[in-house]
Amino acid sequence: MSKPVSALAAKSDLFDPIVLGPYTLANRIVMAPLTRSRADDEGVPGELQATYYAQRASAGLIISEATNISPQGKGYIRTPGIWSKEQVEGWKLTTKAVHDRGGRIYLQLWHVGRVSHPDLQPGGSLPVAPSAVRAENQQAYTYEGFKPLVTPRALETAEISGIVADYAHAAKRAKEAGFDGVEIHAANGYLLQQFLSDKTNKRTDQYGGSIENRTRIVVEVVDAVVKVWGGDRVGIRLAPLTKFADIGDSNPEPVYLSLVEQLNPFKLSYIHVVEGDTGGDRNPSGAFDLQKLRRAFNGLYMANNNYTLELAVEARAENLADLICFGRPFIANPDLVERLREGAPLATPDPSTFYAGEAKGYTDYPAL
Ligand code: 8OZ
Repeated sequence: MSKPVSALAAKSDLFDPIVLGPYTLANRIVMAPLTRSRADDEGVPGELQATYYAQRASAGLIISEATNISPQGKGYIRTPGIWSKEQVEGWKLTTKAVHDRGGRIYLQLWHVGRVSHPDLQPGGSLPVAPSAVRAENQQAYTYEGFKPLVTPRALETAEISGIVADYAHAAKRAKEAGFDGVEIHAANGYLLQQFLSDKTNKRTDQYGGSIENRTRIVVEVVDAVVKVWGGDRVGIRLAPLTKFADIGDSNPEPVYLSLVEQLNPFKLSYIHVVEGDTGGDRNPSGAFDLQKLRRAFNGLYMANNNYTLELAVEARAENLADLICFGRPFIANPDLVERLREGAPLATPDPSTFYAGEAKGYTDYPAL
């Protein structure tokens, strides 16, 4: 007997298959990237992560937790990496487990830039950024607890090609690990957004100043990653309006419209847009209309920011998004897709285990 479907779900195409690049996803619900800080100190994930992701494989697509492309890209303890052979072997457990359950999983490529601390950097060196501008109101999560962020070191022009090469290397490693694609994290105040934003990019070389210059590294990274994967298995995450990690731009609209137009020739499969402030207000007053990005881009539009079933159904009914991300609801509801479809109640996650612990608060939330 087939499962009951709630009245709200029945009138929506949210639970219908959708084509994304070479894949037909089972539904339009995406598990958002969620930092859970349970890899080992070398950034290697294992059976625990494989169990966690496999439990959530009924999402149309899973985007992995943000994953460091290099030792320099790390900013939080126990976040996973994708530069070493050991990390690739660890991630293979996850990709196999998800595929065995019929799911699809992309890896999110991450470099935190200034959102780090010497305690987390190779050789105790300063974190790097486009310019020596410190993030205020933000702390680093180190082995000794929370510490204030430091003023980063501005990257030399000659170093930037090495960072682009680190993205390409990580993209190759993600392929070896069996992922279905990759998402480039250019949101939430991390390295790539630090280049995009005039609050953090004070450079006078070809990577700073004009919009063309501030978007340059992102376009170079996309080019390098697309050479590994092909555009149809690459997405990019953007957060034009966020203030997370003290990021901001005096006029984001032309920056992001230009970026999306420059990305079109790469035929990326989607843009993943954090709508509004990260985890906060979706429509801050005075903000530009993010639907302009949707119209300017030639791939799918993935919406993210505190979506509920009601908001997701509405977004599909009004054709405001192609795919909808759910983040925190996936933590305590491994079978979130089924619960939303059936109109079943949702379990509440325990915030004390979001970024700490092992199986508790991670793989021990039951399906209905
Ligand atoms: C919460 C805690 C640590 C990292 C992001 C990768 O905001 C993150 C993150 C979120 O994109």
